[in-house]
Amino acid sequence: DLSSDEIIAKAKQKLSTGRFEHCVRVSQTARELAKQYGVDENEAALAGFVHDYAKEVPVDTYIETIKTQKFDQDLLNYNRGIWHGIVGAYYIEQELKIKNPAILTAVKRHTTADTQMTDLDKIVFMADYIEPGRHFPGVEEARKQTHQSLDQGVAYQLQQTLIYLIKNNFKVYPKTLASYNVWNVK
Ligand code: DGI
Ligand code: FE
Ligand code: FE
Ligand code: FE
Repeated sequence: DLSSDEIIAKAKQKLSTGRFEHCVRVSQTARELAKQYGVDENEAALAGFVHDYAKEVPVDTYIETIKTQKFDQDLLNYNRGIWHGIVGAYYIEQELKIKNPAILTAVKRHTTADTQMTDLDKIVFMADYIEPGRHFPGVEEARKQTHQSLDQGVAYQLQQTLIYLIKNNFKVYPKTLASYNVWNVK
């Protein structure tokens, strides 16, 4: 295994300063949520730190990986916004030598969510959305709901994300819609 110093050094080299700092804040927020919800704090902090590790991987590299590593070829119809979690976990395993499936799964699910999520998955998904550097309208409501109930936070984020995607004519990845249907039950 790599030491945390080695993981931090690799991430710093791979990411812009702003995105590296976002990862540090997501890590801290994930640790706090893990404490509140009785999840392993070190797993949450590490998953939060690495969640966007692959955000700046070049498009050609992603396409090559999707074509050669048995990923769903439908992913080729999307972009880095979707790839950096689902495919990003592959680079995290290869380059950061993180093999813990709970951490890799939380990274895979951090953008689109999933129809089934562990508390760790929900924590990383929500920490990314409510970390203190986020300032969009609704973020205070998201923070409040997440501290009341993780499931309520997940439902709120998915609702807000779908509204945003549709308003801006963005494609909805099927898993994002399937997740919305599971977590918003009215
Ligand atoms: O990587 P971050 O910006 O920190 O956060 P993220 O990985 O949660 O990405 C958030 C963005 O992903 C947000 O702008 C909404 C977008 N997104 C989530 N689900 C979908 C999606 N984009 C598309 N096109 N389709 C989706 O289903
Ligand atoms: Fe992300
Ligand atoms: Fe997110
Ligand atoms: Fe992020």
